[in-house]
Amino acid sequence: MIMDNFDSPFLYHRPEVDVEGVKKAIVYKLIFLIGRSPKEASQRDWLNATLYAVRDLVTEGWITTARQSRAEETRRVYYLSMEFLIGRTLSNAMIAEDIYTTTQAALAELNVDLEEIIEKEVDPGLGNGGLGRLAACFMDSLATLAIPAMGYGIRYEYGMFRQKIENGQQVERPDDWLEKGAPWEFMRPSKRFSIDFGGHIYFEGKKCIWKPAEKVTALAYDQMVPGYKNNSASTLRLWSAHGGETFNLEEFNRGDHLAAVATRSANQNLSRVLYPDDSTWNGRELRLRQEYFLVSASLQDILRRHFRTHGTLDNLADKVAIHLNDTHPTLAIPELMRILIDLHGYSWQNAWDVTRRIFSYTCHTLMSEALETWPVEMMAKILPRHLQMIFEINDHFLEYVKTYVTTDMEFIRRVSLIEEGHQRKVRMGWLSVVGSHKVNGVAAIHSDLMVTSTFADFARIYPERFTNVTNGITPRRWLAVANPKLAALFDQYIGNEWRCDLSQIEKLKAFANESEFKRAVADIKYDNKVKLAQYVKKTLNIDLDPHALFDVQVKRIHEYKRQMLNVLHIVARYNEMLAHPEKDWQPRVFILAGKAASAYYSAKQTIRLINDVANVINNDERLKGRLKVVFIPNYSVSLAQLIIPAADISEQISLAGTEASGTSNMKFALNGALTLGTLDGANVEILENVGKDHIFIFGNTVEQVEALRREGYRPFDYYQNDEQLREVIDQIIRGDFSPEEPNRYHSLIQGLQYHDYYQSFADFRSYVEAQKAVDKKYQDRDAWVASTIQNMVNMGFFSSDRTILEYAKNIWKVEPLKLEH
Ligand code: 26V
Repeated sequence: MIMDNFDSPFLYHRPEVDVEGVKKAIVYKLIFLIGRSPKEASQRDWLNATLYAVRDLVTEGWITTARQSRAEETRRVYYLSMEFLIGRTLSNAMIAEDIYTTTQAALAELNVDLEEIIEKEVDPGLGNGGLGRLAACFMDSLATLAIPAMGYGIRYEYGMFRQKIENGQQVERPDDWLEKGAPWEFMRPSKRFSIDFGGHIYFEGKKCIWKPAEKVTALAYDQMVPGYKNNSASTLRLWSAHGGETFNLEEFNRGDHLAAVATRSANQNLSRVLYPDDSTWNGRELRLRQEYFLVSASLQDILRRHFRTHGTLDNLADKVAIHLNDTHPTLAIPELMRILIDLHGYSWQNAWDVTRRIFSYTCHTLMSEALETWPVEMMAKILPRHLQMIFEINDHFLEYVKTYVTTDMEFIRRVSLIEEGHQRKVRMGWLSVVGSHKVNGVAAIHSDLMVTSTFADFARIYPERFTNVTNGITPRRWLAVANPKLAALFDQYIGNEWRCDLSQIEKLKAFANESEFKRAVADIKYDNKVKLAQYVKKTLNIDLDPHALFDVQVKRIHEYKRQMLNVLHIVARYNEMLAHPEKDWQPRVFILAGKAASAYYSAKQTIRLINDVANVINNDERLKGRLKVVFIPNYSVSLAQLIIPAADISEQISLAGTEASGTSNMKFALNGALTLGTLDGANVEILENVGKDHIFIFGNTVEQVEALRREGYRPFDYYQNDEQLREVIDQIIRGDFSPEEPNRYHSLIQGLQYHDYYQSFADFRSYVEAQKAVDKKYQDRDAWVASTIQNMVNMGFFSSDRTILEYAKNIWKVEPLKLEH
């Protein structure tokens, strides 16, 4: 095909990738794409021009890879996720294309500072937290490993809200990330699909017919995800709801034009905004519509592509693997069944065999309140055919259980896809397990707990279906981009292969005791702390001493993550410092960041308390600057890239058995922070890899947590028996940190005293002791740096490349392309 013919010099000129060539390319984009002369260009114009120029380089490899995988008719994987937290693209792309320094030099000749314009790029917040960032790390690994893959998501017009702090409190502002243009994306006007909603179904004989009442158009926008120095890229296709062709057909046909147009604006709302609730599930109709919107558009696209290549759907399960990132895209299971049966005439059994071979599912939680269930009534209204299909799947499934597993009615009631009760509900987790051939958890302990708790009954029915794939992080973004100095140091000692094979990082072990290497590691950490301190000074006007120990907890604010435990210790330390001012206190800076769901009252109160405590402590001169507390607003991928490399201590203090994996724990350790954590999620595997001398583990184990719950946990007893804890609690409840409103934290604190569902009081003593051990170790700076290095060099296992290779081999059965170019 002529369009793909890069070999012809008449059709395509790859720009020369030297300083002169890059300079020309950028100026060309500035003038002809942005319409500005270099003289008038703003920083943003330069940024966009640079983005366009770099995008050109990525595009070439992207198109050739796509062409190769089409030509080879390879099996592909499709990763369906409601969230992708991709982060800024420019530095990552320049590093992937190996043109960072060239671009820097080219811009310098144009009097533009690359570092400065990098900071201007918007950071699209199309996700809530861990689940969305994991999906982005996976896209990076899929591209780098050249695995034939594509990600599908939603192009929310407004991503995760922007968090402002006013008077210590979180205020949500809309995240209008598209306002300044999105130069990295390609709009695909020809890739549009119609998505049906509502209406009714009827049967003609055995054939089910769905007459939908509304149609919405899904329009594709593609983002390239560059592979690391392999001249290849994967595609992330995000769907946008297009208002232009949406209207209520029934109303329109009745001639009710106004009503039809009113529906049209409601439909445009479909991809308007990301649901900002992380971990608590909320059965909102718009969310259900969003989920189906993603699923329907993606499946139409997948089937169209398959049919175009193969001319039949009969080999679909041989060529297509679809992965469900949590239950959010699980409607894809009944949707594929519907397409195969209603539109292509497959028998039920045939369709079911194909479907189950195609889907796999990852569960990302242990919290029962995060499990999705949709009211039957709501689903009947919005997706009548899918509901009918789910009932049918349930009938077949329960029949199987009765025949091969048990006739115990209690068991059958528990595993039914439909939860009975005054409001019947569809259990999406159950549907995902029944409709997939593999189900995995995201860390060893999580996968174990999954089969003994959440999915215990299903593990009995399908024991071979459950497995573990421990999460990972991409070393490109989380080391090469986020910590360029450390990356350069590693390159200098062991070459740069660690960038696409993190297990190579072990080679640094040979230098772990060399004083020169140790000094370099310590100096880089210090530089990173200076950089963060400058940011804090600039944005919050708080002075931080980079020689102090930086103790960091950055993640969504949630009771199970126990930011409150952190606060309790900070106040306890404050009290001790005031009681013994003469002691040689290790200077500390406590840094916290994270968003609270807008309706999550106690999470918002926790933010407020952190800020109130920070205010008192930071202004108490008796401390002589040896204790500081900072809440950094609007945590995001780009802030994570600034904060994580500057950390000495990584706080991973969730109650054992609640955090499925955690992934920032891996990022911190890779960047040389020591973990202070519970035996929860991937902390357990981090401990195994780094060894007990290089990590601070505290708190109850899962077994102890469960025993406490069983025997009746009484937080008030801990309050009464621990003098230090009692003092802290009394201070907060008395209003010592909120004198203008002494009652401010009554309900927050009473929640702990009388319920403390996440057992902060039970772990308080052990946490405080662990914090003392941290101080002690930091005094011996040489031992500290040695441990820092042991953390970095033992992170090989936690690369998302390893994670993706496990998925590819054990679950998706896809193979990397052997790149021709
Ligand atoms: C649930 C819902 C419910 C509906 C509204 C929107 C929404 C968004 C997210 C969620 C569940 C989020 C689950 C999640 O993020 N899990 C995290 O996944 C990480 C990657 O596997 C893991 O490291 C974290 O431990 C886990 O909390």
